Amino acid sequence: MTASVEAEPYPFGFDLTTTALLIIDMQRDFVEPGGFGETLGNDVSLLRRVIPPLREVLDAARAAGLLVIHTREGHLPDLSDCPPAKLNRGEPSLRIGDPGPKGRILIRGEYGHDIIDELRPLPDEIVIDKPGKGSFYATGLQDLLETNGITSLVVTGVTTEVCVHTTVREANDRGYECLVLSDCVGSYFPEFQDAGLHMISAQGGIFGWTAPAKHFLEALA
Ligand code: TIU
Repeated sequence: MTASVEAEPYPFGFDLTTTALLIIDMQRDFVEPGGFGETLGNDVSLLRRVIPPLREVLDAARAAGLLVIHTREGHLPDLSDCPPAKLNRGEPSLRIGDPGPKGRILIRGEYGHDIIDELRPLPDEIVIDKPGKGSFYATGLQDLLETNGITSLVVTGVTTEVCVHTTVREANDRGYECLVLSDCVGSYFPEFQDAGLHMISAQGGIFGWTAPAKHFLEALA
């Protein structure tokens, strides 16, 4: 079944059988206090506003039979996949791998690294663990999309100008058509949220399309 979403800069057409919902890094480490996002000096409450619309989108995508892919940013317990440039960057209150209130910061297998309860993956849904900001670097995402015949991505998650942007830019170069749901992506910086969304849809959709969740839900209905 084909459908069309009212979007910027023009309607986004997609086929349900070749489209996946990508949910980026909705982990406790980014959206709850005591995690990686807070150690970087951020107010994590700003990200929590994406949870209700994203939950609706996830429910609708599941009901429509869309492939659902979740990602998690994080590192192996021995940090062998964390470059020193990332580990030593800045002056965080806790570094990656340090013990925090939700376990070791941004380490796979820790409570803080996992996806929030509200968006918990179903047992048969794909979870991609990634060491970087982009979802393609050092992951099997490209193979997975090819195996499943996916050509379009509906992109959600956090944060807009970091992991969402890196992923969308790479996906665009790899030939995927990306619709970013504007109220289902979040930034710690309101000004980056607006600019980040505009950067995607400007110049005739230089990286892809943007639309509020409501328009995507209408297209699925
Ligand atoms: N710091 C920040 O805004 N984001 C990240 O470090 N990772 C993701 O965006 N997931």
